[in-house]
Amino acid sequence: MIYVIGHKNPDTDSICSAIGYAAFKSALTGEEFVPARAGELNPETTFVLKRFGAEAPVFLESAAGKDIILVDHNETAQAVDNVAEANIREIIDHHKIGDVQTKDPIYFRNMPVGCSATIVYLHFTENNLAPDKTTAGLLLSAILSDTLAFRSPTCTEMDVKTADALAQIAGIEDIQGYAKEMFKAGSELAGKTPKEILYLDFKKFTAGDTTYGVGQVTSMDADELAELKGTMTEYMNSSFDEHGVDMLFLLLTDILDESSEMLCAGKNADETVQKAFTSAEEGRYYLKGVVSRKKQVIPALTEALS
Ligand SMILES: [Mn+2]
Repeated sequence: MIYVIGHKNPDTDSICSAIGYAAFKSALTGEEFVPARAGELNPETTFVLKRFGAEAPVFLESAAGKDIILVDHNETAQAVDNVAEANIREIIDHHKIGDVQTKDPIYFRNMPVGCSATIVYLHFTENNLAPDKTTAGLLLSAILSDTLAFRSPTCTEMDVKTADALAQIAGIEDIQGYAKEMFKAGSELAGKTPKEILYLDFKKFTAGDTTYGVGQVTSMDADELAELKGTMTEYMNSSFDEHGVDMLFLLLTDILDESSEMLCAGKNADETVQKAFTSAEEGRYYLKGVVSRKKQVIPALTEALS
């Protein structure tokens, strides 16, 4: 049995690409590929699975001794526990090349596209296969989620074309309308503690000797984001020592305005943001045009820290 698994704090791409790639591999080989997850589902993904009638992948607590395929990541810091003791069989990803190592040569397909699900669909078409209606709906959702419905600078023509093809299979006529519904379900922040909000979509990175964490909250509701600014700034400062990082960042991304407000905590965090983004003024880090953590924020922070 081979598990297909995305990163910790899984987002819609990590969950749906795991399901999609497991379905593809099973269809191709007739063998058993099991979609798995390395953490709890977020509200957006919960909505998506329900919308298309799919089951959540099984929770994998440890990868030790298991055969696994990684999707949507290739950094050990983001991977399921004990990934170093797993037998990694393949990697399907769209991020920068990280530090995952293997003993043997493996199939490693990394493409600079907006979403892992786009690469998953490519595997279907390259092999004259097609995803079923449910899988198509999940892969479409992943693309809309990762590309912020085609607004992110990470979005490529291939992502848009793939989404169109998947929408046809899934029977989604109004793609933007569906995206709006999905984002709305995903940004149900009411009743969440500041800690839960910080970790909704949170990743750790290392640059030189510095370890930093970057969370991101995306919303179509500017008022909701404005409210978060005060509570989250206070929480990040008061709880700073709990998080095990040198610096803590949180992006409050306004999808319609195509901008983000950057909150930060930790020694030198302010200086790092100002160095990374010339538009950042002391005390207010409103970043116009910045919506992608991967393409716009991580490279700028890494550069500023090096
Ligand atoms: Mn992704």
